[in-house]
Amino acid sequence: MKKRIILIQPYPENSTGVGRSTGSFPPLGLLIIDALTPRDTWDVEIIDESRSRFDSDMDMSNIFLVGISLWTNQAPRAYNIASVFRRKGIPVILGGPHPSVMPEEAMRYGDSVCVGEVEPVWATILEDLKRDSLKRIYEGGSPPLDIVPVIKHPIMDSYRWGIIQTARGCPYNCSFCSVTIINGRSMRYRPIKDVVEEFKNIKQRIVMVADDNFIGSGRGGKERTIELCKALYEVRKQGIRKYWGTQCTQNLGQEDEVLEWMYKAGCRLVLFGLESINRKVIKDINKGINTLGDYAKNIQNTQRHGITVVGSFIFGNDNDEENVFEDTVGFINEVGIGTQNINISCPLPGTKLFTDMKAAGRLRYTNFPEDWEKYNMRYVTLKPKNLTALELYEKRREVAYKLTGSNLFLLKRFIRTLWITRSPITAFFAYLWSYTSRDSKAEYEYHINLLKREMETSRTEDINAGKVAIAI
Ligand code: B12
Ligand code: SF4
Repeated sequence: MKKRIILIQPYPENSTGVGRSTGSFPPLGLLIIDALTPRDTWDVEIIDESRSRFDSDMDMSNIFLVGISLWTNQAPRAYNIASVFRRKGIPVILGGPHPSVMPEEAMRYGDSVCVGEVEPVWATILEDLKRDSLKRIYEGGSPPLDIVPVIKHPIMDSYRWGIIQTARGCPYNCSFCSVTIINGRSMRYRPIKDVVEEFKNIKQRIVMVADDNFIGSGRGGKERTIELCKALYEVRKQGIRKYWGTQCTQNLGQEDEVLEWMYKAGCRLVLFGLESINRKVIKDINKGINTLGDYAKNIQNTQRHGITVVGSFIFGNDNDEENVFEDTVGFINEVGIGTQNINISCPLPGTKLFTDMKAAGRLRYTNFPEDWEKYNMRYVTLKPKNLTALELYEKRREVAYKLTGSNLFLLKRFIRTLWITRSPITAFFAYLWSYTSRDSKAEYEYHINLLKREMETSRTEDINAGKVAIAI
């Protein structure tokens, strides 16, 4: 009988609706581990909690290893699951973005921790496991991507949308972002032939290209993007017609040739991390790449090439001006951005923002690991500078509501995007994004009640301590 390995992607116990779409995409990290595992000795089972919850009464016979992949907001749930297996003497290895930045914490909850990318170390982990000598820590680092396996797994087909990654890393170093800490500051690209092969393995017609910056940087990045898109265009000509979306820095809007090839290759949506319309904020968060050219022109040019833009914004920055909320809505409407992401500034562990906020005593939730669940860009996890946490939450909610709340408004935006891009698929993508990103009433009520309770507690504590009530 083959030895069982269980791979788990946990889902937060109380996500309040954030990341609802997670269950629509296959868990890439786990599929990679599966593909790296030799089948002569091992049987691999994948449990993706965004689809069905882990059952602690499951058959645990013959399990030799449990691998759990976790992001920060999944940490409490991951640690709970790990404890179920460890109580039964089954070793657990933790990996993914959170253990990569918080290895000491993760080592308290797992027998072993993988820091960085798994490809260079998985074979060693399995050998050590066979000898019953798992190490406490494995350093995968940021290897060249020709060792990333080409994925083909029946489970991939059962998800609503496809997913693929063509590159890792990002040369920029924005103060709030954990990508560079996890995947390094130099761009690494997968060989184009591997990307093409894996792209062909995807059965879904709609695919997310899960790169953090699809166009990379500089001339090299531009040339590679064009070469990759030409290869994907050839795939389209073979009748495999997929539509895809990805993330890029906004300077893509200056690159007509790249945009032409991206469209031809099937790209219909790009997310631009615009973050703020205020240059002071951009400087403060160290996102110099956002000063290249003009937002409005770059967005409009991208959309003219038939690719809709998701403008991703962050509220709660120290340099946000009083009318940032109305101004952002005005900007989105005036420029005709297809759709948007509206986040609350979130100090993810390992980032400069986290270090700064911690040093300034401005983290609102510090009971770790339980409180990691709140670090999902929807809770107000930092003490805002110029307004209360409740005000920030309410104002963000108002913005989101103005932009997605009314069906008539969404219809008008659909028509406008159709007019600008001349592509029904593109306009549909933008519409779908707006529609599925709507906040739920339950989520709103949960947050408002929580924030009001916290304010009340803080006031009572201050009164008891004889202090003047302070804004939290
Ligand atoms: C696609 C994506 C999504 C999709 C998820 C689709 C899906 N089902 O996977 C969507 C849009 C739904 C999403 C949502 C969110 N996301 Co997201 N997302 C990504 C993105 C761009 C790619 C993920 C991916 O597939 N990577 C490719 C795989 C191969 O990489 P990997 O998982 O890191 O795995 C490697 C290693 O970590 C390691 N490894 C991983 N697992 C394991 C396990 C073991 C046992 C071992 C040994 C090794 C190991 O080996 C792997 C191969 O090298 C990443 C950025 C990034 N570059 O990873 C952000 C990222 C993961 N997301 C992030 C965040 C913050 C979120 C949200 C909270 C944002 C929000 N408010 O919407 C939500 C949370 C959703 C939830 N489930 O709770 C952060 C997490 C940071 C952190 N410290 O945890 C990231 C890193 C981006 C960032 N800004 O920093 N996301
Ligand atoms: S450009 Fe994007 S991926 Fe790169 S560091 Fe900044 S926010 Fe992160």
